[in-house]
Amino acid sequence: MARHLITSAIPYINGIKHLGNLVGSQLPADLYARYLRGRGHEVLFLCATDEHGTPAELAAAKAGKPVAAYCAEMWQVQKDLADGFRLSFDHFGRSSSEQNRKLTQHLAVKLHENGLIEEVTEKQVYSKADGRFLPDRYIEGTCPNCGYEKARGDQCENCTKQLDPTDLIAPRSAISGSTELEVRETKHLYLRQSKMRGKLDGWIDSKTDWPVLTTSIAKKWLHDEGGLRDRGITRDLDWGIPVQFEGAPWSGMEGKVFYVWFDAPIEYIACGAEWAEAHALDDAAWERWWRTDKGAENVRYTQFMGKDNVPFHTLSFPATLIGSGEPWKLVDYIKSFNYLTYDGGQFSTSQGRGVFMDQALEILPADYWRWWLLSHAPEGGDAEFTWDNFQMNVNKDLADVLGNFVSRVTKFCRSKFGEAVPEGGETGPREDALIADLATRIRAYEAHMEAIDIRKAAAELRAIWVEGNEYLQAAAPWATYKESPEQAAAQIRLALNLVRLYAVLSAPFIPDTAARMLAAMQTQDAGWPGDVAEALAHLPAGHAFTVPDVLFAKITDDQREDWQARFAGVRA
Ligand code: B3M
Ligand code: ZN
Repeated sequence: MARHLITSAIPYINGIKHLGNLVGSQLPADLYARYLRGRGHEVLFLCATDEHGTPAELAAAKAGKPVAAYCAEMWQVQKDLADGFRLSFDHFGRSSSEQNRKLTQHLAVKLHENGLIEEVTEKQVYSKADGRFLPDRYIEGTCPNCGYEKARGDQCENCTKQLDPTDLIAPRSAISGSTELEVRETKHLYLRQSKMRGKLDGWIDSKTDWPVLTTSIAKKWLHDEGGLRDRGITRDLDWGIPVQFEGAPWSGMEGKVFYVWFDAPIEYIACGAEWAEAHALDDAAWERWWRTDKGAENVRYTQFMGKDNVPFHTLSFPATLIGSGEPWKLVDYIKSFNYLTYDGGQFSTSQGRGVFMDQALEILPADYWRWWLLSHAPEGGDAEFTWDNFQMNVNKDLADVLGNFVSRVTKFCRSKFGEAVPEGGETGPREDALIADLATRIRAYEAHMEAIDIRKAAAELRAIWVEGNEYLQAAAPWATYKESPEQAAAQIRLALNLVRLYAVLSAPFIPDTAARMLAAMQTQDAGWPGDVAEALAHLPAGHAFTVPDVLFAKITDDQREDWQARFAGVRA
């Protein structure tokens, strides 16, 4: 049994996430957490809302609410949706927590003590039309690196390069659109990341098992001209973690807060402290996950995120932790994702294009979405959501293959033997062959899950379901029954056990359905199968079961057309 710390990129507080966001971090993280728990490992799975910075300020202003109130409300909305999608966080925290304030300020002081903080008088963009400084996201313009015209002041989402607002070509205010911008002087704290370049380079080189997507992005910006520049970690905003506080080793920083990308990853750790508090545990409880001097040296830490978040997790955040000189747990493995596109275009939060988490749950249960999204995770490249493909996959994989298997087996048994596992008969070579095939496939499934190869794992799971159907087709207990009820009983006994086995194996992907399958089999035993023959002899003859209601309803053409039209436009 190992100990696994898992974090998902923490979603911005501003609004409800779309399915592209969901499959890019939280959902695959949940899959992995559920799998590892299923294997009996100790897991701490953390997520939170990312509440600071300009996105929160802008969204609150738009909603006409004070930022704190807006964040509290949206946290609850996001929490409820996470629950709706069955995201099994051990804690869903908030980057605005007291724990994060303390830890962020603490780490800044440590970095200062280690000579890694510099006070810089900076020229900053001031908008006369808006009457304020315009930090990062409040400015848009053309990326100096790739020429993308809608780059933001903090990062170009096209080429992932981190930017400073003054880098932008033809900048304009994101609030008013005004180009009447001028540069004024103001003092900021800079993190001297460049001093840590060698250390970070070596650390990334040691991660030989990381996905290419992760390391190529990290390396690109570690080595490109101007890569790993020192970064401003403070901003002129009201909302955020104050830079001037009691005991701070600097002065004159009133009215400034830490940059959201400085405190957001620190929330991963603070969230551990929030989790401990929520469960009335002491500090040792979370420190054994996060401090390598207090037990975390035995933890494997995996992070999940979209590719645009990779630079912050491979460079900036490790720079903070390494630079502190304290024994914080560093990430062991970063799983990053490309983008999910929507019906020939992009999902867009600003334009409300695509299906959002709340809408998805209004039209279908979570498992339908979980299955499609995970089995199409944008791992190797971008993936596209289309309604045709969604309908086809749900109907085929979930309804025709898995749902149909469970239905046929349980109904046939009820009609011929009653609602208990039938006794008598012997299994033969056909069953031995099935068991051997399943054993091979289950071991492959485990290997894919351990490697977090999500599409491959989904394909293997589907193949495992198909094995059951093919067995049923070939064994044909309904025909066997006429010649030899005993033999049919043995076949059905195996098939009923297969229902339980499928529930256990499928639970990370489709937890609600898996729970219904176990409930129908009237067992709580979700023990992971070691020996497959044993696992398929688990429910003994005489064990009572019930026939579950239809597990998955097929998506009709009418529904598909209806939804396609409903989500074609812009969200109101
Ligand atoms: N909130 C960006 C995002 O949701 C950001 C992630 C923070 S992870 C520490 O894509
Ligand atoms: Zn660019």
